[in-house]
Amino acid sequence: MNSLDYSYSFDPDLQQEWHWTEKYPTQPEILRYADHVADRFDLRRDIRFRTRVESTVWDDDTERWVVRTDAGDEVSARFVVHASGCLSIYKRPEIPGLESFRGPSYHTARWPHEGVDFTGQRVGVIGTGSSAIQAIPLIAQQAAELTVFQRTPNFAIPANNHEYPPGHQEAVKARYDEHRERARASMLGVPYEMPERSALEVDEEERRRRYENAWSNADNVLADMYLAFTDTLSDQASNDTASEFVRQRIREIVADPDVAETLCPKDYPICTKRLCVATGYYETYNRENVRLVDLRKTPLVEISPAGVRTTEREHELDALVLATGFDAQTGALTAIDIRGRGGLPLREKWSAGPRSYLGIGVAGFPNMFVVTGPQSPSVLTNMMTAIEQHVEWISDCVAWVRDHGVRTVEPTAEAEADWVAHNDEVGNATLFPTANSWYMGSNVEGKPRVFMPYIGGFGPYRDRCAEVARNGYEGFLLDGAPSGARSGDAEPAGMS
Ligand code: NA7
Repeated sequence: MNSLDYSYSFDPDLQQEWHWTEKYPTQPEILRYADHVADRFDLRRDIRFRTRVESTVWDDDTERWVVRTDAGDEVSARFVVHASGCLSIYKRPEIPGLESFRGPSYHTARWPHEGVDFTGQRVGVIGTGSSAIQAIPLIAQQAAELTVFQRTPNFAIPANNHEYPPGHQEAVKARYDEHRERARASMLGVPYEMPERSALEVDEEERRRRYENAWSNADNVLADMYLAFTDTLSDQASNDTASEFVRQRIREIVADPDVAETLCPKDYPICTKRLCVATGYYETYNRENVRLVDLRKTPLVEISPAGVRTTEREHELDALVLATGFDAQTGALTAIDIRGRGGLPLREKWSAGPRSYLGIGVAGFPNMFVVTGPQSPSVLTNMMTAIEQHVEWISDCVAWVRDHGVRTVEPTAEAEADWVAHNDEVGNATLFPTANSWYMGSNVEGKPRVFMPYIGGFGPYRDRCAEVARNGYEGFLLDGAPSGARSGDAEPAGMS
């Protein structure tokens, strides 16, 4: 998703004044943007940095949350909004001997701020997801030798990153409001023309044209490939045509046919694991100093002091990179000891998978909201659009609750059950559950295998949220509300 779309839209001046240099800016530019936003809106005074929340416990008597931190603070709050992210708890692999490795090891999600210099070293990378696919070409340029340990190959399409051509940014900004509104009404949170035909209704040439567009031109990778045809995500035969297109590109790029086949994903449909975006990823395997180890043929046995041992041999290494992903979507919530009414732990309530109403609220957890929680569109959309929609909805709800003399607001068990069933129904109508992915929770040992994000589309989801609010927060229990609070002036402010 390009920077003009993947950025804040809540302030017209901010979006007009900020200048992005390129489609996918690098980390320093994104950090400058975050700093700029923090300064511009004077946010730092309201943030406690370097503080980990350890528990949030609902007190049935006082009807307040008690929030405890690792700094020993205890904060009493009427409302708690969990905005701890979908991909923020990193996952160390469950491999024996990890601590015994005598060189340095780095997780891609905890990269040292000062950077790492691999010059002259023998480096091993475990994992071939998005993070690895972005890191591998860069590490290969520095390292003396790079060994990639792959368990599951991933589909990656070229990032085609570039500086914005003169006039492009100005043209978007001239109609930014309309552009953003189209994004909010869209399925993926980016302005995009929806496909009208199945991949199986068009001829080979038309299919190729669509997939070529995603491959060589991808303006919005998600949309260009996920929405190439009406049924790319829902019909195996349709999806096969897209998967095969990418496999053919891999075979064209990678010189060694055995390596190319090892890199070709064959046992899950394209896009059902997060489609990766790459710069020179497959080309990297043509380098003399890069070697691919197929862990399906020679499984990983242990990390030894000297390197990585597979069933075939020991690979000696000076440094190890763990690109092994995250405990996604629920991980940051279950990492906190969250307890609702009657002391019920959220971890216990979610032991068979997350249950929420709209991905925003949880029955039995009053005055608690989640930003981009499981069962909301979140990771299947433009996260910035999704976050803004939730933050505005939650702010409106809190203001409405206060204005209407409501003490507590929480989903009814029935509304929650209906939403969980709806989430499962739309998810199961797609190919997503056929793959093992972090969308399914299947990358973390012992985590329930459930499709977590909502795939009914961002625009329809936003409409549903607005309707719920318009109907006086339909599906929520409003405790202490005077009779009639739901009718009459139920229209909350800012229902945009
Ligand atoms: P991902 O996409 O979850 O990738 C993690 C990779 O690590 C994946 O290839 C895994 O293989 C591999 N992995 C995990 N554990 C092991 C063990 N024990 N042994 C070998 N290989 C292992 O995480 P990323 O950080 O790349 O990306 C996460 C999201 O961030 C991304 O989708 C974007 O939305 C942004 P597996 O597939 O499980 O066989």
